[in-house]
Amino acid sequence: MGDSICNGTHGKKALLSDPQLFDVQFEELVAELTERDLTDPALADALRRLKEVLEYNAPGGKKNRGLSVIGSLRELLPPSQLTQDTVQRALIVGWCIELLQAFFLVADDIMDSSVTRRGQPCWYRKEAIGLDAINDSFLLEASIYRLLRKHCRDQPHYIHLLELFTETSFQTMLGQALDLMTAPPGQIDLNRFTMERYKAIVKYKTAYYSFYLPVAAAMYMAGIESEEEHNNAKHILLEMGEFFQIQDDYLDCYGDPAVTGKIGTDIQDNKCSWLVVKALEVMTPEQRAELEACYGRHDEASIEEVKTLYNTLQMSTLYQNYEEESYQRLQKLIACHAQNLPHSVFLNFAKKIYKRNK
Ligand code: GPP
Ligand code: MG
Ligand code: MG
Ligand code: MG
Repeated sequence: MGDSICNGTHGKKALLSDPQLFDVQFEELVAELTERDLTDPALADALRRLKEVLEYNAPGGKKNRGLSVIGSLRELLPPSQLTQDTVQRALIVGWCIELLQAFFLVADDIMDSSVTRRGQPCWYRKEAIGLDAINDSFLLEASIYRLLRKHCRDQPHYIHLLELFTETSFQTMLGQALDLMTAPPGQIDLNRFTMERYKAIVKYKTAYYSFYLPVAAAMYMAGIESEEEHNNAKHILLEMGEFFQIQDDYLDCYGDPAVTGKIGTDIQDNKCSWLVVKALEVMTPEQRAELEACYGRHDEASIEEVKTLYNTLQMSTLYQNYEEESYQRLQKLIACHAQNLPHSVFLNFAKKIYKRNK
């Protein structure tokens, strides 16, 4: 990842890495959205709330999605075309993806009755927030379009970015709908949990926004508009996204909350998780009956029973085999589908997600 020169806060030139530039850009963007954009004094309280919402929910993650916009752009454009303006725009578009993610997560945590996120209480669980968090999630979403308008309106890629963000949001919401419908509280029906349904859920709820969106945004910013190029990239990135959500499902049960920053809820939420789908493929009819009696229940004993069953079935090993297989498949996909695109765009992304524990 390249370093770049930027003007430091004291006018001195400082050498900052992309992650550092990205963090500096966040401060700037908060000020822009909450102090300089709308100045009607009647809005002061609401803008203070927006600032609080942004600061609590947008930073604090791994920022892989946001950082991969500038990361990909550096692979797609020659250094001579990476002007300071271009870099700054890529950082802002990166933050737009992190804001989209924050919008989804604030809402998703309410829907999933989650407890913690990124090592702190979920926003809706904070005192005096509760379901007002729904409006806060709307504020996060709306902030995306104010930033894009302000920073990209004069660019030839503006319309492409708008369509990309709106289309990707819709795809994610459809995926979330499938996720929720396949996990009705209190209605346990293991027949719903097929690999086919699983793949549809994760493609839409995770892969589009987490993997295709950042790279597609960088491609449009680099002037790559061809449908064929985008389809090639999509092919690889959706496959990576599927793997990423399988990891997320694995970590929901086997991850360390001190590392992942979130406490798993998939078993009690009756979720169509990779673990339950895969376990169903290998279990005996007796084990299936046992699972039927304990999956999707909220009491600790039932949750533990599901976990014990997963351990008996050696789900950890099955997952590790799957991870290895998936990595090999992805390398092949990159070799034959990346075509005109630099392989590093995909390999950099892959490096960040395989063998992750958070
Ligand atoms: C991840 O599912 C998917 C999302 C966060 C998309 C939510 C989409 C909306 C339209 C709200 P998850 O519930 O497994 O994620 P996590 O484990 O991080 O809660
Ligand atoms: Mg969730
Ligand atoms: Mg969810
Ligand atoms: Mg999850």
